[in-house]
Order: sequence, then structure tokens, then C-alpha cells
Amino acid sequence: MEELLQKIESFKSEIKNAIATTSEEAEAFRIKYLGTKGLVKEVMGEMKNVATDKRREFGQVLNEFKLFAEEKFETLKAGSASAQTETGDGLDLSLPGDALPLGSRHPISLVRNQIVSIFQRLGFAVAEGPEIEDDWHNFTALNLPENHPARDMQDTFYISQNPDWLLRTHTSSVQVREMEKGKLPIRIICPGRVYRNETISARAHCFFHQVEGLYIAENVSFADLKQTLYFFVQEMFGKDFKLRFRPSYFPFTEPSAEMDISCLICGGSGCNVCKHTGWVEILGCGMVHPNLLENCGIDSNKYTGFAFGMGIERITMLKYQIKDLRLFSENDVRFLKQFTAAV
Ligand code: 2U9
Repeated sequence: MEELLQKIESFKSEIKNAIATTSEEAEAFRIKYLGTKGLVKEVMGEMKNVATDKRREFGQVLNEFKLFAEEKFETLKAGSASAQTETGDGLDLSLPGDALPLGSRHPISLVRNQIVSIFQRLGFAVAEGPEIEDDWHNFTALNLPENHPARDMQDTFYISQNPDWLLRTHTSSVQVREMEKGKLPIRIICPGRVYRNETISARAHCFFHQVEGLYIAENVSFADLKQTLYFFVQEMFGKDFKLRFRPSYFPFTEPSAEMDISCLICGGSGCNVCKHTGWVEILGCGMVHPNLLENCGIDSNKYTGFAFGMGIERITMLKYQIKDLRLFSENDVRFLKQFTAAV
């Protein structure tokens, strides 16, 4: 009996250390210990040689031994199966993968890229700047001193730790930064996100996107401004429309104008899109106010320039006849997937 117990103990330590990396190795373990001619059966066969009063005790030891071998076999079987899956064994690698749905560019990005590319062809370079600005670059340098009434139209969000910091209301601040560098001539366009403290509706949002442009050199005239913008609208909307400039007011330009085109929907006869006027406003523009040039250290007797600004949402709404501004920021895939890169 003592000898038999020692034999079982040595089998148990063998079993404890057994490993199987494949299902074949796990099966070999089963045959060796649990098969019809296996070691568990062999030790069970010794029962007849055990003294009658010790058989009950030996039966218990045998049962535990069998259970121990069975549990180990289950562990080896499971381990070898997952090892095989990880190495690709048993997987059909020729099966096609799961298709990933392809997104599309946001309409604002598509139109921004198109506007940028038109002006790049005219020699304008892209300039960028911070969205969190200081009062000087966003307002004061642009002829909008503190308490100027035009600041009300561009109410924005201020950073509470420092009242001098705010979210920019236009990308004009980028132009100011370029002018301050003092490298002339300047011929830039500035696309970017801007912020206004507005109640959200179909026509207004607390943020939107602009492209502004600036050309400063010697002898730049209003004729240059008109021809540049005429080229832009033709590239953007085609050639089948009329163009007009209306006198306007902006603190940063003098003279200032707004540019309209005849309504692309009704051809000028009047409809909902043009509010029955026959015209739609595209952008604002003008000759850079001499105060701005001087604020940035540029000699206003030597240099002149023109500037313009447009809202990308507005141009996109006109181009695609979108009636509600909120669609641009709701991330509704049914809306977004209608726009392809082929603009
Ligand atoms: C500098 C000098 C002049 C930028 C200009 C406009 C006219 C204009 C609006 C169009 C719709 C903004 O998006 S909108 O609300 N902009 O009408 N912007 S002239 O003039 C500048 C800018 C920078 C240094």
C-alpha cells in the first residue's frame, strides 16, 4: 500500500508539470493517463492487492487521482485550442474582412478647400493663427477701440482668468499678425473657425467658419479688388450671373462694399432664397483703412491694400441650397453622406 501511494504521488507531480501546445499533445496526455490502458486504470487494477481494511481509504486516494488527471486534461485541451487560434491554426484566413464604412469630407471642408485653391491659383498664400486671441489683435488694431459700437455686433466669449483673452470673432486677427511681421508685399488668405455670442438658430450659431483675404503692396487699387473677386465668384459659381458692389461700412476698410450676385435659383426674378430681391450677398470687402496699416507699422503713404471676408457656411448654403445652419454641426450621417469629394 505504501509503495502504491508513493507511485500515485509521483504520477501526480508528473501530471502537474505536463504541458500541451497542440490538441495532439493534449490527446497524448489523455491516452497516457486516462485511456483504457492508461496509468489511472493501471493503478486501479492494484486494488485487488490491497488489504481489505485499507480498500476504502485507497479507493478515496484513487478517486482523487483520477479527478486530478481529468481536470488537468481539460486545462491542457482548452489551452492548446486557444494557442492554436492565436497562431492562426484552424482559422480560414482567406475569408474577407469586415467592411469599414467609408466617411466623406464635411461640406464646410470641401467648400473651404475649393475657396483656398481658387485664391492659391492667384498667388495667395494660406496663413493661420490662434483661435484664442487678445483684445489688440481681434479688436483694437482693427480700428475697433474699446467702447466702439461695432464691437456689439461681434460679442464673443471671454476667458475668465484674463479679460484680455477672448475667442476670435473673425480671422482678421491673423492678418494683423502677418502685417506686424513687416514683410511686404502681403498676399494671404486666412481660413478658420470664429466665434460669436449668438443664440443658435437656423441662421446663426455660436461658431462658424470664415475665409478672409488681404493684399498689401504698392499701388493696389479698388480695380484690383474687383477683378480678384470677380475671378473668384466665376470659379466658384460659374459664369451665368450678374455681379454688383453695394457701398457698406466696416471699421477696418474704407471705402467698404458688399458684393452680391444675381440669385442662382431664380436667375434674378425673385424667390425665397433671395428673399424676392433677385440678389444674394456673397461677401464683404474694401480698401484697408490707413489706420490699420499705421497700427501695424506699415507706411500708409507708400502702401495700399484690399481685404475681403466671407462666411464659409453662407457660401456652402448657397451652393447646395441648405436651409438650416444647424445641419453643419449635428453630425447626422444622412446629411453628411450626401457630399462627395468630387466638388
Ligand atoms: C485687415 C484688414 C481688413 C476683412 C473684411 C469683411 C469686409 C466682411 C464679413 C463677411 C461675412 C465677415 O463672415 S462674415 O460675418 N466680413 O464683410 N471682412 S473686409 O477686412 C480686413 C481684415 C484684416 C488687417
